[in-house]
Amino acid sequence: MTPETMKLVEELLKGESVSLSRAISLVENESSQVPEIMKRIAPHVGKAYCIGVTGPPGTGKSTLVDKLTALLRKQGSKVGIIAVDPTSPFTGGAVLGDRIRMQQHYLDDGVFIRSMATRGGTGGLPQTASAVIKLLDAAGKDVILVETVGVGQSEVDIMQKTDTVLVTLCPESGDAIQTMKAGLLEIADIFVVNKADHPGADSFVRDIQAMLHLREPSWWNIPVVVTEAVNDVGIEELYEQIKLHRQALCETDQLSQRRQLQRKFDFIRTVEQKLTHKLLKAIEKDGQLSSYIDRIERGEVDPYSAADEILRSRKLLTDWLSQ
Ligand SMILES: Nc1nc2c(ncn2[C@@H]2O[C@H](COP(=O)(O)OP(=O)(O)O)[C@@H](O)[C@H]2O)c(=O)[nH]1
Ligand SMILES: [Mg+2]
Repeated sequence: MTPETMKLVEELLKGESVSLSRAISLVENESSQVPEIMKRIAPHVGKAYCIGVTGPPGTGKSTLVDKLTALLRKQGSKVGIIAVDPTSPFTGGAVLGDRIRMQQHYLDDGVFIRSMATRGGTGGLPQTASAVIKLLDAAGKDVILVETVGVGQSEVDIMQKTDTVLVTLCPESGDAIQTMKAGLLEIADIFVVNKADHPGADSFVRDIQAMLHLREPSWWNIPVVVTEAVNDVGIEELYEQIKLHRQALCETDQLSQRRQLQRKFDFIRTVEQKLTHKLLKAIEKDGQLSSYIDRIERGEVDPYSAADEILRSRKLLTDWLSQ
């Protein structure tokens, strides 16, 4: 590790925003210093509580994050915010809107906000998000809020990376059946029906509650919290429910199970990335594997049989793993 990286880590652990920003950029750029940084911060990770906020666009996620942050700040908690937007932060209007909404917090030392773009525009959490969560944690943030647009893969992602998942809906985000179909029921720890000032809110809440009654009894009864984020209504009630969920997670040992799962997935993802990286290098280089790939390209071997064959061949595997 270079002396500069050591200094960066030291300052990050003291909670310095500039170093935290730089470390996040290194992670986003997949710098070769990242594994060292992650190893060094590992003993300082695990104190922060991480809340995921997901749901369809426009349901009020950013507004909720903003109001929750204000509440947490009042209580003296340090807050880290990761806003993941499928559009690039440089071209996307949504992120600009978020910036304006969260403006008051940009001037607050106790709040660190970072927006990240998703790869491939799927709305899922970028691979790097869990490393960024760890950096915020190591930098002393007490609560980390992760906002993602709820589509497809991001739901599974957010469950694997956060402790409490809020799913935000609003009266116009479709009926309860659609919510169930969209897989939001499986991932919600708390449902937030926002925009309660809009017509149809009451019956929407009743539908969601009816749907929740059909679930098997479990260690946690998913509550439905009704909010008007823009008017700061229902935010304290929401925070109460988050605290109750956290308490239930701890009492039932679910928190440590979730953390175990998170670590396992982190490990699997990291191995996956490293193997893919090595595979690409082996293919580029002249060697056993690249001549085998030529045969796949020419259509002499089909990719599926080839994959099996590569994994069975010690020679090809050695060529791959020795990169
Ligand atoms: N009427 C009403 N509008 C809201 C409420 N909460 C948020 N909004 C507005 O809904 C729009 C989308 O909110 P935003 O937080 O950006 O949603 P996101 O896309 O889920 O992050 C913004 O114009 C907000 O001001 C609410 O409780 N009632
Ligand atoms: Mg938003």
